[in-house]
Formats: sequence, C-alpha cells, structure tokens
Amino acid sequence: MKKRVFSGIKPTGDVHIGRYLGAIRHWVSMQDDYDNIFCIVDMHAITVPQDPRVLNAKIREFAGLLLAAGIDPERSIVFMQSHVSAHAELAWILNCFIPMGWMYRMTQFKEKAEKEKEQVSVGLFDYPSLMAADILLYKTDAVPVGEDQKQHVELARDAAQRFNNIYGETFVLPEPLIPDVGARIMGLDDPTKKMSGSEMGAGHSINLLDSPDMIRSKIMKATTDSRRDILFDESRPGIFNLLTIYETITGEERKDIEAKFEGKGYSDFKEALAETVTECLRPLQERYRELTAEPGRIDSILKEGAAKARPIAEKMLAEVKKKVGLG
Ligand code: ATP
Ligand code: LTN
Repeated sequence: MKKRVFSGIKPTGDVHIGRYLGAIRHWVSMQDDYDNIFCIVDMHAITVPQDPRVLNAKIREFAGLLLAAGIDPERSIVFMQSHVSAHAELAWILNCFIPMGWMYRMTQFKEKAEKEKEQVSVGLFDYPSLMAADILLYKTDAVPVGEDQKQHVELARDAAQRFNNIYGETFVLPEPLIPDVGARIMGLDDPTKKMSGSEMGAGHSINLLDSPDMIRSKIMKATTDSRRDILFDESRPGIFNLLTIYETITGEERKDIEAKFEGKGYSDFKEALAETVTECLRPLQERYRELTAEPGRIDSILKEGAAKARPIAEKMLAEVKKKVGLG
C-alpha cells in the first residue's frame, strides 16, 4: 500500500514560481511513489474578499496549470474543495476540539490580519481548522508544502492527536514534507518578503503564464545590492534568492553555480536566469494552451476528481460523527 499525499493550493492571485518550485513541482515528481490527492482550496480563498467572477475563472486557471505542470488525473485525484461538503462539516467538528490558544499562535493569521485590519473575517482566523479537515479526511500521511505552511500542518497533526486521545484511533497523524531547496522563494521586488499570491506589485513575482519578455524584464529589475560577486550569501537576500531560483530549477551544486559565474556581473547572471526560467516554463505553457483549447476539459476533470474524493471523505466523516455521538 502506497502512503497518501494530500496538498492544496488557494486559487487567488497568480500561480507564481514560489508556488511552483516550493510545492507543485514536488507534487508532480512524487506521483508514482504515493497515492495522491490535490485540492483547489476555493473555500480558503474566500477567507479574504474575492470578486466572484475572478475567483471562478482562477479556479479553472489553477486547475489547468496543475495539469499542465504534469499532475496526471489518471494517477492523482484533482478536485475543488467546495465540491466535497465533508470538508466544511469536519472543519466545524474540529472547531469544537481545537483550543483558541492554538489558533492565536498561527503566524500567517497574524500577518494577514495585520493587512486586512477591520475586515478580518472569522473564516480567516479559522483557516487552519479547515486546512486540518482537508488533510485529516483522507488519512493523509504526508503533506508536501512550502516552509510557510509547516505550522498549519503541525496544527492539523496536534488536532488529530487530541481527537484520537479522546475517542481512540481515528485520524492518521500527518507529516509536513518541506523541500531542502526552494521551500521559501522570496519576492523579486523585496527579497525579505515571501513571494506571495496576495502581493499585487508588477515586479513582485514571476508567474507561470508570463511571456519570455515579462520574465526577462522582471528578473533584470529584481532588487539586488551594490556588490558584484555572485555568491550564495544569505546576508545578501536579493542575489541569494535569485541564485536559489537558479539552483532549484537546474539542480546544480552551489559551488558549480558560483564557479560558472565567477568574474561575471549581476546582469550576466540575470540574463542566464531569465533564460533558465523561460525554458523551464515553456513546455508547461504549451500544455496549458492545449488544455484550455478544449472547452469543458478542465471542468470534467474536476468533476471526476470530486467523484473520487467524495466517498473517501464521507467515510471518514461518518466515522468521526459516530464517535462524537452525532446523528
Ligand atoms: P498567500 O501568499 O497568498 O498566502 P500562498 O501562495 O502561500 O498564498 P498557496 O497558493 O495556497 O498559498 O500555496 C500553495 C503552495 O505553495 C503551499 O504549499 C505553499 O507553501 C507554497 N508556496 C507559496 N508561496 C511560496 C514561496 N514563495 N516559496 C515556496 N513555496 C511557496
Ligand atoms: N493553506 C495552504 C493551502 C491549503 C493546504 C491544505 C495545503 C489548504 N488546505 C491542505 C496542504 C494541505 C496554503 O498554501 N496557503
């Protein structure tokens, strides 16, 4: 029996290379080794205000990009969170077991609440409970995510453990799977901040559907420092981030990359990086164009995915309800 992997992506903003290098690429490469479920978490998206038409289009775009990146619906379940109502139901039940104190410690909530100010919704605060439900419904062993999501996966594990202590073995305890390189790609405009789908600045992120000209222009303008040498030095976040992107895509050793660019300037390196990113994204963009040329293809894959996910989720939910004494 293969171990189960579950992961999710929030359909807001653009699919940027942080999301790709930190998560999606690994989901693609581990498909044969695990039993995989990937979810477009549209109910997480509405924890902050969304334009309904944009959200609806983004859900399809994100699903299309996962498929274009190499997620194979024959080997992996791909579906939308709102299509399987067990997610919301289990989130409610977990709400009644997760102490407020655990939620207050979530750093992502603190950061996002700071940005939203008076508009902070109860849903944003409760985000980790819905994420725990996503993971626990499928008896997930491993959750491949970027560094920023580690704390949420740990909360899901703690919630599972607490429930199991009260009601006996019910949930599998999930482990976060964080890549060694590329787990935290930073913004090109500000390399001290995580590259994020919620940042809107034009030069902030490289997106999977960017044209070669856009990619080049964003990389050439990326914030660096006034030094010249091209070294993996964490105290120089701009060049360190660009080198990390290069390392993550090429898979080359750090010392070999430093040797390759020894004596060269930042603009030579940036040109090489733009070329590397463009070549990495080219086949994905072609597949995306093919997929979207077939009307209804993405919707039918999402529908089939939900039909496969639903019975698994409903079985778990029924077990939980019985243990708690509901129904
Ligand atoms: P936001 O920044 O708006 O909260 P997000 O980009 O973190 O959103 P998702 O799109 O749901 O949220 O993230 C999908 C996956 O990509 C997650 O596993 C997340 O950890 C990973 N990821 C997102 N941004 C980065 C990044 N800059 N570097 C590495 N991994 C990332
Ligand atoms: N919070 C995650 C998205 C997410 C997720 C999940 C990831 C929602 N549910 C379950 C892994 C497993 C984020 O990346 N922002």
